[in-house]
Amino acid sequence: MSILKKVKRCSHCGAILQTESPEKEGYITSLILKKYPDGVLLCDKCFNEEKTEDNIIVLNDEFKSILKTIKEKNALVVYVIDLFSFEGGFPSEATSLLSDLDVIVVANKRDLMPKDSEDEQLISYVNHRLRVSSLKVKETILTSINSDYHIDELRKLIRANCEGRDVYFVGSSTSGKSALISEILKNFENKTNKYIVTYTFPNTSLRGFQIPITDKTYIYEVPGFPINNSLLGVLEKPIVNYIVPKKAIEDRKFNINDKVSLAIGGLAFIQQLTEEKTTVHCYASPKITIKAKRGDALKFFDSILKNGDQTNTSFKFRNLNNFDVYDFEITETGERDIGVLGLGWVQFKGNNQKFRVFVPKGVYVYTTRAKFKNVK
Ligand SMILES: Nc1nc2c(ncn2[C@@H]2O[C@H](COP(=O)(O)OP(=O)(O)OP(=O)(O)O)[C@@H](O)[C@H]2O)c(=O)[nH]1
Ligand SMILES: [Mg+2]
Repeated sequence: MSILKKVKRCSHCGAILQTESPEKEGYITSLILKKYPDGVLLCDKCFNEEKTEDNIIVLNDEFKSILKTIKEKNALVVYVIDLFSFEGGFPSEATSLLSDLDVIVVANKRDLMPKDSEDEQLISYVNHRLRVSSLKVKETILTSINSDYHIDELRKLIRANCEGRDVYFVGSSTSGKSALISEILKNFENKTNKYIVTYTFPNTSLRGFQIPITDKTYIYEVPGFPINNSLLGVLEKPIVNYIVPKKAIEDRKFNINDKVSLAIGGLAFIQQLTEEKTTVHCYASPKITIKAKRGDALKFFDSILKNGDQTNTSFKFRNLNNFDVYDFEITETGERDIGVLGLGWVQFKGNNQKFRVFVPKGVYVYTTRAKFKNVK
């Protein structure tokens, strides 16, 4: 009888995957192939290129102690991530401590993503980014409190996967853990003789809810990891209200090249160092003004910093010296994002561009493959 078998290829460079010759095209570690037989796969070369510089959030000992307890108990982890501030959601110190556990990833704030973005693409992106950071993702679900999206499904997923174990809600600060738990509790019937209490995690001063699910097991709400390299953490309060979107972000499109640069408010500045035109799709709060301008790039940004008002400019970052500068050389040809944590991202088609990006000092800037495809 004839046998038909689908050949596995790298989803980035398209090479046929093979496990025999590390020096040849398409090599993938055989363990990965066995572990994720149905997943989106990358050859080892593309996988390594996809790793961004490590997100350098350092967790204090109290958080580490909670994560170690979760590991010792082999608990079920519900890992909540804010889709808008996604790259701040999984500091490597946290994901490495949780690496062998079953994880349900909840990518929250779906309502903030563009209306025409597709769930399937978002899920594929989320899974890919978390696999790069070595979490063992069992299920991924997109949720939104604001539009009551998949809350019931999340409840069912937890029930189906907890298998007599404790459940810990973890994730960065403001990812939506408390909001999700309170939604879940709306249809919660407490069949135990225990109460929901505020719980202090052993050997720490950190507190969160402890919710009984059976006589022996609980849901724990772990306080959020602080994201100290997000724009949200360095700006004064009034401007934070402008940069956190309240409704779905929309595509704003600009053409830039070595003579036309892009300013996202007075908070980030993108200068292209190579000649050929790039169409960039900007995703940020609709309240932030985005401008592209021809001419002397630094003069342009400097005048925004000096003349901008408090809706788009921070009093703390009024001078080019207050900005860190990063150069990006894009070697991939697919759709890419360059993002500024807390502010948003620009999406474009990779074409060997070089970009120079200015961000307020201490703020994390990254490039990854695009969250969703919008490059026409
Ligand atoms: N647009 C939108 N906002 C949300 C959603 N879920 C939560 N938020 C908002 O995000 C902010 C943070 O939510 P919390 O539930 O307090 O976040 P948390 O993860 O408990 O934060 P920490 O307690 O600091 O760890 C609040 O302003 C919520 O209203 C959502 O699905 N969509
Ligand atoms: Mg909370």
